[in-house]
Amino acid sequence: MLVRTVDEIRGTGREVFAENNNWVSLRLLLRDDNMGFSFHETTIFAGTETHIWYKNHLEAVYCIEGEGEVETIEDGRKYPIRPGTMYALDDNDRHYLRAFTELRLVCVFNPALAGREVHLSDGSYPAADGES
Ligand code: 9YT
Repeated sequence: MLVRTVDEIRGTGREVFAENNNWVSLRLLLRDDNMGFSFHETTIFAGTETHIWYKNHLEAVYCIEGEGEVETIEDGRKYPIRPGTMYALDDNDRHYLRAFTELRLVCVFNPALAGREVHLSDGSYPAADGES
């Protein structure tokens, strides 16, 4: 049984800030926990726009707090994000994530992140096997 709180994770290696300071991610479950996915609480700071392309991962995101939108780049569609909204990047969709107010999100990654990943210049995280 694993039990962790965000309070005990803050200030440790499981608290990861974006390379551009657009977000902070509290990584509650990681690859070494052997659950087959990683599980994070992520805060996206108000007024930010983040280009994301998880070409090596599938991600599902559930909004707990805040207002924002996702714009998928291929078709220019915009999806409002508010508390109770879930979106899943089931096609490794390239997108912009915009926070109109501070967003508090719960994120699941498959395969699991190893720990300290931040976005590469193309918006991805490195592949689990080291190939990108
Ligand atoms: C929703 C999203 O992908 N935000 C960027 C941070 C990421 N979720 C993470 O590493 O927690």
